[in-house]
Amino acid sequence: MAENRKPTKKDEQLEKYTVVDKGKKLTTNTGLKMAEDEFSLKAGERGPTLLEDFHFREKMTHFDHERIPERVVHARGYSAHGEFQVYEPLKEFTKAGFLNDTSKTTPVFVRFSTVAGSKGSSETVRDVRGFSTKFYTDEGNYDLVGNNIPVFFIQDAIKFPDLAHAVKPEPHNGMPQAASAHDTFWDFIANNQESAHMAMWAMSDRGIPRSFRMMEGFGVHTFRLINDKGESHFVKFHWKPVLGTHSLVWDEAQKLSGKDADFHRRDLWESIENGEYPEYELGLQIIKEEDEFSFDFDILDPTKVWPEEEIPVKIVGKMTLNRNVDNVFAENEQVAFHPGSIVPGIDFSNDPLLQGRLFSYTDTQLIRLGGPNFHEIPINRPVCPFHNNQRDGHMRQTVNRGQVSYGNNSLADNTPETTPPEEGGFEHYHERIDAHKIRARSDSFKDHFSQARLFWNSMSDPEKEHIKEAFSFELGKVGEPSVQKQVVDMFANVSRELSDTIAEATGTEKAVGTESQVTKASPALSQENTTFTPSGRKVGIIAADGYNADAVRSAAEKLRAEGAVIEVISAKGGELTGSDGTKLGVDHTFLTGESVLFDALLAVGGKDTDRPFQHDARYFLLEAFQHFKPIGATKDAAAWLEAENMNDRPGVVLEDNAADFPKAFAEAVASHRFWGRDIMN
Ligand code: HDE
Repeated sequence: MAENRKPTKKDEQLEKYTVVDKGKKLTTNTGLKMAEDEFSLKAGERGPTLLEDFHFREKMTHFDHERIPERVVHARGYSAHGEFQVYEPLKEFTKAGFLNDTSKTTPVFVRFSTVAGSKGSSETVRDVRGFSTKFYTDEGNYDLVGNNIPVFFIQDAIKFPDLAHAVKPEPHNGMPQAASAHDTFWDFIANNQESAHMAMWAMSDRGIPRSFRMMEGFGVHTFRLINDKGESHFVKFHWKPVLGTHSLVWDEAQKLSGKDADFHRRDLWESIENGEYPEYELGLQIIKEEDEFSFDFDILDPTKVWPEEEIPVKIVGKMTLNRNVDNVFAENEQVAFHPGSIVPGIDFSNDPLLQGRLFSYTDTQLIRLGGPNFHEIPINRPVCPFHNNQRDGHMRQTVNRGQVSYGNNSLADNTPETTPPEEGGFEHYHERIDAHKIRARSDSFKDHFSQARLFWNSMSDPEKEHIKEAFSFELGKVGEPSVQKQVVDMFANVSRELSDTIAEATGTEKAVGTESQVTKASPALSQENTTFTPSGRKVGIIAADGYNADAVRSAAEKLRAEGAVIEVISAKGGELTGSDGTKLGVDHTFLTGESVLFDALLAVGGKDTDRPFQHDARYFLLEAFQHFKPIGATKDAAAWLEAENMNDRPGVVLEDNAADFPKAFAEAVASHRFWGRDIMN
């Protein structure tokens, strides 16, 4: 934990359950000190092991039971602790305490995840990312269980098992792992056309984020905020990352999957360890109750965004992640989120996807965490008192003293007692419902292509290219021509340009349908309009003995001042000696590092680098060049760029051509990618 960090209420609670084993005596689980832990009890030195060996049996049995079922979706995830603070009281909209008291910091625990892959799968795959936040408020836990994409594939929770079955590895051969590029996923998309909008997002740069720190989060559904007069407003929740929303490029993402399957968790862990705390602002889009039907989409439909230009995002607070987990199993694996964990002042809408989720999350924890007492696991415990008449079950931790475990009772003065709403008791919003009981979809949910087209219209040219490439890749991996054809036909409704590209790439006949006539765009959807900063970017310096110490010092100082992280790459580990005799520690060798691990490269070289060094350096630089990344080169290394025809190209900064080289290179790093660069020649 950072030294200046004040423990939160949640930290203090967790501390009571935290155990440090270092320096302690080894005992059995019953507290018996053992004299031996390396040899099982045998009948003679060369004889069989005896059943009497309780220590062996206890140790082995515990090991045999160390695993629990992974999450059926979102299995691969990583978490951190932090704090949330609201900027201004939101009394007009909600009575939730943590959204009204500006002096209060609310402890939070956040888990980021991929959806499709197993617990051990790679993190940079193309997928939706989960973004779940547990607020430990004084009025109970509030869980905002969101994604990094603001819409969903389906409109009714009853289809969720179908969607998950379609995207998971195909059952007959167990392939592919953590990927949507296969027949069953695209067969599902084509035959459930409400998925069009979300498929566009998943195939866009949003599907391959650069970092958990550089991802938006969305509550997806419409919720309600309830104020102390009992008035309701519809709301959508947003997390806006302070570093902006940024992505990988596809070739880079695929290579990272092999070079560092832990790329995203490592990035999160390291940034918190280094005190560069990830920050996200909470935003609310609010619609008045009387405006429910004022839009050209149904606000209960989870396949629709509320365009930010029409319904602005009001920024209301900030979350800072400032402590890494102590134990990945105890915290990241055992945490149980649930969209139904709410506090007074927040309530549900009738979005049929949300309504179904309210059932699924408790149900899934019962099998995953093994019984009904998972709320007692330290990471799940509220920081406020909790009392009721629920008792017993597997692994019950609390010892509930007393005779009474029912209500109404007279023996305990009818306690635990309920709390009237005026005193903070939760009461469901009194929405009036007058309807037939029916299995159907509302007509207002049936426009599947207008917002998919809105998304397409909102993309910059490079973003459109990436979407076309992603569809071409994914459909190229589909083996069944009839599925390819259905997808080509489906996306002709969104864009002929997109559909024709997929047809071309897969050798499929072009579609005959007409595309959506929507001309509206929402600039807020394009990542080109996000924040760009060198902060949080990782710059690799390629250096050798005799490197130009002045050049390295001035570039590193400038970049560090702007929040970038500098790491040194060379042929061998250890230390390098610079032109002035100063030393520089090597963080990666050409063998252990990789071009894709960096956001930008600075080629510095050294004195008399040999051919193998130059070969490796040029390979690193060429790959960064092909991923559109900023590249800098001092005089000693400029020749490597010339040799690969990379000098004099956008985003390539040469010491010889720049009046203030550190400044010019830092500016290039702030731009992140140079899409205008022609990487073909
Ligand atoms: Fe989930 N989802 N989901 N989901 N979801 C789960 O709960 C489910 C949906 C989301 O880090 C499961 O504890 C249904 C939308 C996240 O621990 C399960 C439906 C959104 C996480 C489940 C949805 C999400 C989950 C599996 C259709 C974005 C990871 C393990 C109605 C708003 C939470 C678990 C974590 C996890 C069910 C759709 C986000 C099975 C039935 C929409 C971030 O209960």
